[in-house]
Amino acid sequence: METILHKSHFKVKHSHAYESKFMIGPTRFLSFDLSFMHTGIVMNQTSVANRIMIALALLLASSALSASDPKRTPNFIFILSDDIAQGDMGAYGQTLIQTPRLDQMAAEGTRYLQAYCGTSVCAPSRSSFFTGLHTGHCPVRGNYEVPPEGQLPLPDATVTIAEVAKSAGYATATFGKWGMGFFDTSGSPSNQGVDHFFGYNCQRHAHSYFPTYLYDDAQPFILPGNDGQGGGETYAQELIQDDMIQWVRDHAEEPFLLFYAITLPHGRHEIDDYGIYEDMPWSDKQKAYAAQVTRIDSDVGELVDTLRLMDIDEDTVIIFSGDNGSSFNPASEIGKRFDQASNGLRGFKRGMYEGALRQAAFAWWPGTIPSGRVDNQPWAFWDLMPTFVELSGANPPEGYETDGKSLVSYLKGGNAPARDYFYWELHLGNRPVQAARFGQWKAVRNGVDRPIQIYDLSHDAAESNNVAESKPDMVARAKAIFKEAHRPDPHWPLDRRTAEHIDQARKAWEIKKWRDQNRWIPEDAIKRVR
Ligand SMILES: [Ca+2]
Repeated sequence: METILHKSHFKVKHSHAYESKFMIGPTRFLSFDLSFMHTGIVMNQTSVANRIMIALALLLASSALSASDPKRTPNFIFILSDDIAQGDMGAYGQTLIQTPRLDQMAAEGTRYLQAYCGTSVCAPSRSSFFTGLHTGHCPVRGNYEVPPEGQLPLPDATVTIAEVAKSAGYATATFGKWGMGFFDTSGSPSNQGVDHFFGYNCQRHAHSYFPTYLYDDAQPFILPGNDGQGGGETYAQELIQDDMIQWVRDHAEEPFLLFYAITLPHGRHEIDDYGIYEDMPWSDKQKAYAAQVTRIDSDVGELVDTLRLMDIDEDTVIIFSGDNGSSFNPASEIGKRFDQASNGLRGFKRGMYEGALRQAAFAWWPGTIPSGRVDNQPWAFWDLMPTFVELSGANPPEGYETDGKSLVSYLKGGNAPARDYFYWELHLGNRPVQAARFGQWKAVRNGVDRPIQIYDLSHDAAESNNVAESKPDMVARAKAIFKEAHRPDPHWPLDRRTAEHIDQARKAWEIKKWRDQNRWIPEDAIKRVR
């Protein structure tokens, strides 16, 4: 009889052996391998009795252990892929681009058909997640550049999910693309509850995958050999991924909130290796795009492997999503090649139709979130704040508010919470756009001076038949929602883009162009020893 007791005896993973789960303490499940009870080998009764005695002893011993181990609240990881489309993932029907790890996670967890982003471009979409507010209310409602580098900062008074996490004793980190304020502003990660940041602060800087510099917290460091123009020796995602994995390893013993804002597969479509797509009869852009998506897949796979290695997978919720719909028209070389609009939805990034707002999204939390579930109920990014508050048991700081509803019981297999409506606005060009979803109805207004369109999503998810004329009551309802949901903000008038917004964008573009031409590196950038 084997007498060496090792942790692996308590937890059987990736095994087809019979497993029996015993609940130990309030949250932890403990797995026992009882396969010996089901083998064809005939054992005498004494041997079976001995083994049962040992199993019981193990159970009691671990009960004692867990009694001294206080209840652990789950780690929370939000992985936000920049511009990935539903149609890019195998789980949603993609056949050319390989995403085996994401597909496996979606199968092990719950996949969502109607998970809505904050709104259909980068900065406001991630701000909606980070603040728990929809974009009629959130301080960031469009991409708003602030030269020389960075975007409109989140104000001091805004309570972020990272600050809520700090109030619950969590470690916090963000990796990838920030876009919510430069380091010398109120929107700096360190001013918004983030213990550690690594990546690009500015969205425009993040257009290059071979940048001349990146940030480790607020400290710029040089990426030798990179030209910032699509060529170089160091692929930024590799450094970002490595730093993220190291941070997870370093924080495995405490609860953490991790926001992984992966820049892939956002343009420009630069990659260090076409990998399995090298010999495909495609354009370079198509190969690079496919390789970017598959890179997300393997990098997320490495994160999951790390969680398993550190034995914290069952203590970790991962929500994966795109930040907006595809950046490509379905008729474009990417949209067409990869059949991105195979879900039949209308529109893509920068719009208010379902193709812009519904995301490739799944939730994964082994042992807690049901596996194999595919769900058609709607939820949105601003729900993740109250969801995290409930999961973490946080007592949010003063000033906390949210437009969302907790999804905890929904994640665990229940129904999505009831609500009056979802609301989106987007300040992109000179005509901000709005949308609302209430029950089966969807309203779109492509400018305050434009008529409200009404679609019945229950049998027209493609939004092909505007029924506004025959549904005046729904038009009236939409008008009331638009009025109620939009909170006036001097940065975000509904009838135009402000002169300052336009001017700042022009200056930021000129500076970035100059920096690119001159392969600019911040004066205080350091050389990093790896
Ligand atoms: Ca984006």
